[in-house]
Amino acid sequence: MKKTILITGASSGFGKAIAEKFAGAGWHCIITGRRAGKLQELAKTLQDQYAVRVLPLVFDVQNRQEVFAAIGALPDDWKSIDLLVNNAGLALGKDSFENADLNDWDTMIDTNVKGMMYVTKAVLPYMTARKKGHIINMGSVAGKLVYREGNAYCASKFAVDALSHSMRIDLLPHRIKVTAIHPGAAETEFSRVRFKGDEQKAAAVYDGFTPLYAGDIADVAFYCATLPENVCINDLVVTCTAQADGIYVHK
Ligand code: NDP
Ligand code: 8X3
Repeated sequence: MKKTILITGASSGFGKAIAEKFAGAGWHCIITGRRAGKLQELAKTLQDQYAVRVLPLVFDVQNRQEVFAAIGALPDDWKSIDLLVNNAGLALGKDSFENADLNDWDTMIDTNVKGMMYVTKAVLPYMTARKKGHIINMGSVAGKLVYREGNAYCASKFAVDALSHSMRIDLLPHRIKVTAIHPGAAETEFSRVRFKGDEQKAAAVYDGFTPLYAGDIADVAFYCATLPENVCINDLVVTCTAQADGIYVHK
């Protein structure tokens, strides 16, 4: 029987690549994000290319009402979610503590931490009812080691790390696997968003080395999701070969 995946932040980067990877392997996909046009486009491509069903859902993970309304209203034939990928997230700015913008901090915490918690809470009843499921949370090397001017972004990813561990413990009786994937630098829309459309600053992040690409993380997520029932990868730090951690990159 075909499986179903729900991916947040599927309109670009890791989330989009994960949708492509899983659809290619015959999984039905619920793809979510705020940009309806991008999701519609992806849904059409995946449905045309593969024999899978794709359901785009448009909501902002920061908005608790929107999250619960969208996920709570899933048609019955979409409720058997085998895998939730909590991927939606962002960094905004890279400024020292005294200069950082409070609105940027709010958005990062509301999206990366509270958004992930809302979506998980909304999806969990579908998994606990079946006594099975798998949750993959997108952390970061920034959630393992704090770097200069990383402040609220690093804190939000440390929270993803802590919440992943907490979920894993609490969900043991429900036989739900929880995996945290912590990527290093990957060329997606991430840096364009972080530097608020400054293409030069964004491109400079990946100068002088070969970073990860979205497809690399999709491959890792697929590996984690297709292991036998009795095997769960708890925590995985994945960097490109030129990177050792959130600070050291060989250029
Ligand atoms: P992208 O900017 O390419 O993708 C981010 C995705 O998140 C988009 O689909 C965006 O969709 C969605 N998103 C952002 N805010 C919201 C929101 N409020 N509500 C719903 N969806 C939202 O970046 P990446 O693919 O690189 O990032 C994906 C995850 O990976 C993030 O959690 C990021 O922190 C993490 N990460 C990224 C790394 C990197 O170097 N690229 C390294 C380590 C971790 P839309 O705009 O349509 O809402
Ligand atoms: C994204 C990677 O190093 O920019 O989480 O924090 S980094």
